[in-house]
Amino acid sequence: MKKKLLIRTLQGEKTSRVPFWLMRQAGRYLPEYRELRKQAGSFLNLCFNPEMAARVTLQPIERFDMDAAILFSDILVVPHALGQKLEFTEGEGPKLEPLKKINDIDFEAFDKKLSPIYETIRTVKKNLAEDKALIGFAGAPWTIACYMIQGRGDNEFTEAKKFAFSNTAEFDQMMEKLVAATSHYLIEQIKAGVDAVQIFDSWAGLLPEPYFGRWVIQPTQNIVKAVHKVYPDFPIIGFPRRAGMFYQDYAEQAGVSCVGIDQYTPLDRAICSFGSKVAIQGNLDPVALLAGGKTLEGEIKRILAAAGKSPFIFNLGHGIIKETPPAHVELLAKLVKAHER
Ligand code: 1CP
Repeated sequence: MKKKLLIRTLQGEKTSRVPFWLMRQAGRYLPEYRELRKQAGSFLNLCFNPEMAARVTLQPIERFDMDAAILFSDILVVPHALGQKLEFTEGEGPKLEPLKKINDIDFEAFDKKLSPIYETIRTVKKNLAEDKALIGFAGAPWTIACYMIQGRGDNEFTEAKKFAFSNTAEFDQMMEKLVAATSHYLIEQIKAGVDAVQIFDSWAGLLPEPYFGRWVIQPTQNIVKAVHKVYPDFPIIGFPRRAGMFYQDYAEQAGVSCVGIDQYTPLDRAICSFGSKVAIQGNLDPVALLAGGKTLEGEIKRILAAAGKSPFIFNLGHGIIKETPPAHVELLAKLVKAHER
């Protein structure tokens, strides 16, 4: 069997073609997703229905032939499995009930709640071509804590940050519990069959020095160590969004095999500063994909040229926007696949 292109890149190989997938590649910009989402009734029903979630996971691969599928689920199933009630309201996003103290984790109950997700992984693996990778994922402790404390989405997470800054010892304990839960969850996903995992730290950019090290790099490093204790060298992508000048520290210290960069980080400079230590993923502005046309073509070419021959995974700098025309994704797939290096 030929090794999967995405995995070869994550292992630092220079491949003749750049692999690609897109964050939020299964989702509302696809009519076939909207159809299944309607049938499921609610977003969480869809996440916890293995047969439907597996179909949604495979939808973008069937249409665009990406090099990887990403498990269809959400980062917030972890707080849910830890006992914090979660709801997704139409048009408004997630709502979590006010956080009580997180108790010691009952891993048996935790796995029972998440067992449909492990089942989705096994179902996808049976239906995914051998040359495609399946990516599992979890939210990073900092990002998960933001939602658990704030109770909903926000651009600044001031309440969550204020809690962390006013109760540092208690917050450190919360992070430790989230490290344990996340490590366990990722290991179970690997047992079920994923080929790589991504740790989404979507709100990493909200932390100044020295808290970026304490609540972004350290917890991630601890998760990577825990996973590698059971599965040495397992490929792990870290995505500390909007980490700015901290990207290099993260790449050097977190222990991940690949760092996802946002659209605000110049790819050529990222490659110079940490591209010899880890593979790099990302960089296309989701709005360029939404806009299409000459700007999209130009940006795809710029990124491929900047990537040169270094280990690089083509992706967005953040999730796909729901109004994106599928034809723009088709153009992206065509250009990335045709690019030889
Ligand atoms: O009604 C719907 O269809 C719900 C929309 C939706 C979808 C399609 C949500 C709600 N989550 C998802 C899927 C999802 N979420 C995936 C699936 C795999 C993929 O195709 O990529 C993944 C990996 C996520 C991860 C996720 N969820 C993140 C991290 C990445 C990021 O976008 O920053 C975050 C922050 C969430 C929380 C979340 N879930 C959903 C929404 C609308 C949000 C954001 C809430 C907010 O902050 O306002």
